[in-house]
Amino acid sequence: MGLGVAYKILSSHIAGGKLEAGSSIDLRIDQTLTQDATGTMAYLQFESLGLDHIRNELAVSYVDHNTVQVGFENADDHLYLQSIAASKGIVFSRPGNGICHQVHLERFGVPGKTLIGSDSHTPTGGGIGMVAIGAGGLDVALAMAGVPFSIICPRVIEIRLTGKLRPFCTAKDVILTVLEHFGVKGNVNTVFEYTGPGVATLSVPERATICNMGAECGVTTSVFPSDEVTKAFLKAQGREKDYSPVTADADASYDGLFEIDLCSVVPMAACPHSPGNVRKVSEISGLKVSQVAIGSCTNSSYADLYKVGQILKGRTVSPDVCLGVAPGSREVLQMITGDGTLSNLIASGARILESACGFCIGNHFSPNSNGVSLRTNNRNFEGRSGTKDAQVYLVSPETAAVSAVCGVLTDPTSLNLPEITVPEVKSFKQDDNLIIFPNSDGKSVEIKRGPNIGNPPECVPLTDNIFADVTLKVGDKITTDHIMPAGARLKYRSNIEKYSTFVFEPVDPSFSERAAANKAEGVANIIVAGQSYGQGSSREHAAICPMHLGVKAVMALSIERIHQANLCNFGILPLTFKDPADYEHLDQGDRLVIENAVSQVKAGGDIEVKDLTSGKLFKMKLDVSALQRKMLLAGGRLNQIKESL
Ligand code: MIC
Ligand code: SF4
Repeated sequence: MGLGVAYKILSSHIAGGKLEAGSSIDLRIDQTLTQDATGTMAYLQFESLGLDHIRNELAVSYVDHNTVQVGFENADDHLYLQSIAASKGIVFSRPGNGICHQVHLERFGVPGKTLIGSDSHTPTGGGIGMVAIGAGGLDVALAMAGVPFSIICPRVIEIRLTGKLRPFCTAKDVILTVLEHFGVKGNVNTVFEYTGPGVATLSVPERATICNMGAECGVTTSVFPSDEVTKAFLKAQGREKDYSPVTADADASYDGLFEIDLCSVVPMAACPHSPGNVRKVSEISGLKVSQVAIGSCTNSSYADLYKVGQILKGRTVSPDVCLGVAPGSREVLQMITGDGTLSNLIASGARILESACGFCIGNHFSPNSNGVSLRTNNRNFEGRSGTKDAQVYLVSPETAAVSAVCGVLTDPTSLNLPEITVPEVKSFKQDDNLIIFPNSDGKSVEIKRGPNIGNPPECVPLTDNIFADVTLKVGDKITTDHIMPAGARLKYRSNIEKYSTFVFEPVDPSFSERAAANKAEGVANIIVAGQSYGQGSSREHAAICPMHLGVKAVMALSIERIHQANLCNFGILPLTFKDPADYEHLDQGDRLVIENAVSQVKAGGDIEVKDLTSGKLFKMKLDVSALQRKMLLAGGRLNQIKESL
């Protein structure tokens, strides 16, 4: 039986285990990427392994998340990242160069290769035919050390595309259609592989948009084939040598099928407060809008901004709307500067923001109180924009641009606008001025550690009897933005002590004090949660900081993939309810005990927990791999790997 693109790439990188959906596999990782907000911790952990140089083919460190905050912390982080990159053989993309996923696609991604990145939108690389997976910083640090990356071998769902998108109906609307169908939960250990004649009609940036937001469904990754369209893109990037075709065998088989006729795709919007809350724009049009933000790793390519420029040309942004545009990279900025698009944007009243994550993560450009913000990014969790009561809708650049002019949410297909054809680009204006390639004398580089640079996390091995409080009980769909807020708190990512004081701040600001007080008294903390705990970002701080506060277990109805891996990496038991009714029986403040925890974890079966408050005994599932079991016993991946070195 033939193979699809995903399994072709996986099979050529398998370093352990069997390529069978559901079993644990180890993968050889060719490329890694980090961004600054997760990168400082990843490199502190890499340093603690004591290696002089990276051992994978290519490691790139991007600074794109925390670029313009107030205070010394960001600049300290940047200097640390720049110096550690020079010292260990890592390519460094300086602040202002652009968003990691956009730049990686343009300058470094190679079809057929594997990539892991300490950012959940790393699957953007699937647009160029890579198996690109988001992971915690520690997993990326280990991949840089040449350690294979362990995952559950995914099942593959074929998403078969036919037809061609109609004018003003876009790749963003395709992925919103996918989200409408698959939702944001229940898709773990799955790959979406795009096939069918419609694939050839989509450009690489369009494919990248689709792969990018597959992350919101919770899949391991998404992938497109590498074909003539990929070749033309790489050629225009001056990288034709990196091209190789990667296509599915004619008799490839998949574990499921979803068909999309691109001709039937219409403008869509993800409504507050979840990317899975999808409606047709036509059904909700007329909504008054106060802010529009165009950019992010989902929609900030040259083609995206060209189309926005054409819509805004000769028009003025509504006086009731504030429009911000952030080009995805300096290359995109150069392109739109050269072809007049930037003048169109400026003349319309758009505010030009830095080529960085910026508004997407609530670092700046927060909406007004109770404001309605249309954004082209991928997440609209409550409060993520920096304004707790803002209503954020996720839309395509075309929908965003017409709505900015009209002042209300507008379906661009309803306006009889002339079709926009993006000029074919034979050669992008490549600009690597802000990329620093390492030279060979890394050993002589001084590593710069300002006061914001803390230490790598320290975990303790599992102990036998865990007496713990249910320090917090939460409901479904708790995101890592709830657990470890970004925005104004983002600058403390390299300082665990300080960042830990903000754990669960958006949900329960007194959590960290309660947890720290328990820890001081020798009582552990347990989080009880509903479905899809830990969805969203890959930030391992959502495990590190709770671990620092003495959290020993998460007991949830279900836990998302990257977060589950991060919990194991930092020695927190990721437990799921065997009987969902037990979730209802537990209350915040209950005192629990897990007796003989070490032997229970070693035995590999269910974990028995006693609720000392209600006297009830119940069972939890510990669904982990053999390697993760070792990590949990050792008190995390770093302890475990050091034991085995
Ligand atoms: C996000 O989009 O939530 C982030 C910020 O890029 C995160 C990474 C982080 O928390 O640093 C992600 O997607 O993994
Ligand atoms: Fe940056 Fe937003 Fe993309 Fe995350 S989703 S990498 S914050 S642009």
